[in-house]
Amino acid sequence: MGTALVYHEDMTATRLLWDDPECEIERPERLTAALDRLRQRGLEQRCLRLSAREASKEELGLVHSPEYVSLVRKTQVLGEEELQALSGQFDAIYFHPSTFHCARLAAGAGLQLVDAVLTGAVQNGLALVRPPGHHSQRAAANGFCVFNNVAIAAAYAKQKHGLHRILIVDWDVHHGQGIQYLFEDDPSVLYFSWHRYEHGRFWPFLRESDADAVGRGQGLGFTVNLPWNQVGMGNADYVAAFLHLLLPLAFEFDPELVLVSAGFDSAIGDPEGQMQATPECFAHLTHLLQVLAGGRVCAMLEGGYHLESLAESVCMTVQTLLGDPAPPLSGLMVPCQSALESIQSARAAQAPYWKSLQLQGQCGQVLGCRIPPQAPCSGYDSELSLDVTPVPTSPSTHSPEGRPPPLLPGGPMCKAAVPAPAPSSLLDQPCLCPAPSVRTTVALTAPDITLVLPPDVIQQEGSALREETEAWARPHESLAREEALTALGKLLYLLDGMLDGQVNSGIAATPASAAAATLDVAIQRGLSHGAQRLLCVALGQLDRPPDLAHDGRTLWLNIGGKEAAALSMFHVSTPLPVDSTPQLAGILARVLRGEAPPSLGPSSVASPEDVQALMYLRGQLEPQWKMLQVRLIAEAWLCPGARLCRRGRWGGQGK
Ligand code: X5A
Ligand code: ZN
Repeated sequence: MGTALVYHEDMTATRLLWDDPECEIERPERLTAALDRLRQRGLEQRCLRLSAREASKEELGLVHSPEYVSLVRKTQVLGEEELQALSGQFDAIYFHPSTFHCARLAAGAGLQLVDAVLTGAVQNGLALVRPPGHHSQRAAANGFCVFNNVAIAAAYAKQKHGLHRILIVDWDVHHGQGIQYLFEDDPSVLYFSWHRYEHGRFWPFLRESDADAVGRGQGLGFTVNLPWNQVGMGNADYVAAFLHLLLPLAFEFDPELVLVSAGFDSAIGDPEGQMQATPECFAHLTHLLQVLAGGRVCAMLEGGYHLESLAESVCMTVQTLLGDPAPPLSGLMVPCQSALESIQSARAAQAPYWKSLQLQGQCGQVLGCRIPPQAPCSGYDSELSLDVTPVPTSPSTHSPEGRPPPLLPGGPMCKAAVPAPAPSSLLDQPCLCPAPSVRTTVALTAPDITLVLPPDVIQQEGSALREETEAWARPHESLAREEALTALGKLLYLLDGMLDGQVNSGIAATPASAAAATLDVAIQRGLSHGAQRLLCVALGQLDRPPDLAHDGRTLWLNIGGKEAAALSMFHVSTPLPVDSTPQLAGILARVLRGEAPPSLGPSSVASPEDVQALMYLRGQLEPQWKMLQVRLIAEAWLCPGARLCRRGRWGGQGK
């Protein structure tokens, strides 16, 4: 559906005219560096280019007082000394004769982007703007911000487009207190901000930036602050914040539109933020937001003062908005203690207002862990994932009692605990993984599934060689039938295309009776063809479990399996309800192509049994999978609910 890029060259006009070390970092080159890099990468050319318009007086009046707007208007005719004097009345602000024009363009760019997305002209987009907006308040400029671009866009989306639920994600490294103040009591705008805080010792030094500021009146629970109390937060910390705090609330909120206060001073190398997240992290953050609001994501530039880091991060964001797959993240995926403390305190502060947090917080960790916590592995970044949806047929022959002892990996995939590389070296090696030329292919044999696919998907014609297919099939009785063999040939061909980098993703079908054996072959073929790590997700029950090598190279996840069990950290099943209709193939194909998944609608609450199953599994897996950790280890021993949990439905297995 397309990505808009809203820009106007005039926004490079405003600049600092006098000496001010605090403000000098907000310079015109920020925009030109970002735009040049987008062009260089061929990304700008793939976007719908929109020229920014000025926001009108009425539009600015959606969040600013008329007096303040006319004050800013008057700066157009002031001399340098008067500009400097007026600037001094605000915190971290400079005015320039072009400020009013630029700030109106910045706000107008956001409105154009919202119009483009909400009229369906594009799916999403980015507004590259100066000055930034998120610190600006009803009657005050602040922190380089003159008009509050994102807040104006939110108010406009409500007023002009009649929206009822807007999520604002502020990933700038500073607290967008301006946005917070403007929507503090408004339950139709959920404002999430993480920010460098250092227990209140970082600009703008506000008590109300802490996690316990959660909104007021009707807006209680609709302000979400995640204060970082240390510098150096990295990819794992940011992703953990999204997974454990923002996304549960966002799914429950079910926004109609996502606005991003996209500041990149939270990226590595930035002098303000002093954080460690690499540009690729912004691809992942963007991707995680694209599952919301039918993919309607409008990002607007805020901060970002390291030109190289800014340019790369902007490219990562736009590339992901365009639907390209996110590049792998560098570094160990282990959130630091301070990040976990912050996430935990924000979850605790929000818990009274959000069901999704209450469920997860019902019970502490389950004590007693069947999996010895010796594996040092914590990040599992699979290179290939297989997703199977078996049609439930024959009853399972797998006995829960006859489990093999958990085998733990020495781990070819276990990353050594290497110290994080220096910022410069990380930035010196931009991840240039070329996107495969084919996005998604479909290798289907069953005509009934073909019917539910989007009409324009590429149908794979090719098949692996007959002899090769037969050789792979030979050990498996269920693959002897012609139908299963034909399907296997197509799947092998698809797999090779993916592993050789020609195809990004695909769907293959196989007869239900051959599902488990086909999967065995697919796993072995994947691993022998050079995949280092493989993620296998099965929905519903297979007639038998896969034949896994237990060498830590395959992560097996069965959703809708028979019971909640972690046979090892690489072999997990959970009995969540799944309904696998033929429609699933169509939805899968669309999502694999990069389309937004349909919204889940107002939160459906999980059943107590499902919650308990997940809690149990989390307790089992948390020692090994560090990204699962949401609370501090010591807390488990204090949780009075923990013992009750062990006597629950899966209590007996927790030995
Ligand atoms: C938009 C933004 C930062 C202001 C810092 C003042 N403002 N020390 O990043
Ligand atoms: Zn900032």
